Amino acid sequence: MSDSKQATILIVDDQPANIHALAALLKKDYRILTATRGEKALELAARTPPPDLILLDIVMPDMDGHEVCCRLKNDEATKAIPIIFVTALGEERDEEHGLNLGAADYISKPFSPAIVRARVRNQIHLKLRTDRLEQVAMQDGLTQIPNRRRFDQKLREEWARLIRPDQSLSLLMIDIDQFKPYNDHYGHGAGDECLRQVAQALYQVPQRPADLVARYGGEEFAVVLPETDETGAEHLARRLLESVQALGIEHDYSDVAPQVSVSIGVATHSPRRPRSDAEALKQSADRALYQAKSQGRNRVSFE
Ligand code: GH3
Ligand code: MG
Repeated sequence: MSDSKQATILIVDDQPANIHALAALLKKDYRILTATRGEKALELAARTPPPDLILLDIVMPDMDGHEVCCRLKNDEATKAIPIIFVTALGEERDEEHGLNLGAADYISKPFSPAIVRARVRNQIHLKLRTDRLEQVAMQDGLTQIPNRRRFDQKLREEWARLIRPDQSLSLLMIDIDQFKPYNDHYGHGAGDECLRQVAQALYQVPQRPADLVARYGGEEFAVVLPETDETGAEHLARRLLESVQALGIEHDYSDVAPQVSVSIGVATHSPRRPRSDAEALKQSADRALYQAKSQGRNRVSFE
């Protein structure tokens, strides 16, 4: 199986002998993580990147498998990880309970090596396929950068993560200047190519792993900058503006500049700001963009 090579499996069992037996069966095809306690399992599951599958013993001291499963399924960051319960024979009632908690499958102890491998392979196959579909669903077909759906999700996630009161979240809305005359004179094919180049240029600028550049729609892009204050956002906005200028795409029908340019609206909010939410942040950035347009385009404006 070529696609199982990179997949990671977390094996959770309070008996090291059981962990060794399962790991011995699977380590040739998968990367293996192990935990002998529920708490440790939760910690490993929350890491980035998360495991692709969890094999979870039910009867454990401290925190049992059902509890671990509930916690994983109630956390946005871990709910998508499939779980296979590993249970002793004759615990059918447990089996029903576990499936109701959202487990993907069951393996009975003592286990048959062939069945363990087959059940694991099936779940990994489904998981990797779901990951690929999710990636496609979140990508813009034309420019190959994240799309509006991903942007909406990211903005919601980052707003929810702003629990520390001194954190701020910055949002930049970017719009290509006079793109309609560009399309009208150079044609839609050239317009599409221009969008691809601008998208790729913007996409290269932010460096932190949590930053996101997305195509918002049409000739508009959005950049989400978590834990970034006004000064940081301004710095990045100027570099984004320059990165588009540096492409040097001729635009003879723009009265702003001889090349394709963009206008950028910047907004920075923190949860301390009264009555603010992700939507209010977006409206601020939109107003700043409108200001950049009305003040002459090819510039950065703030709100
Ligand atoms: P402004 O400087 O005020 O932003 O003017 P503008 O001409 O850029 O703005 P307007 O909203 O009037 O025009 C946007 C144009 O973007 C309309 C459409 O022709 C073009 N457009 C939107 N999406 C696409 C696309 O996917 N491909 C191409 N080729 N053009 C697109
Ligand atoms: Mg425009």
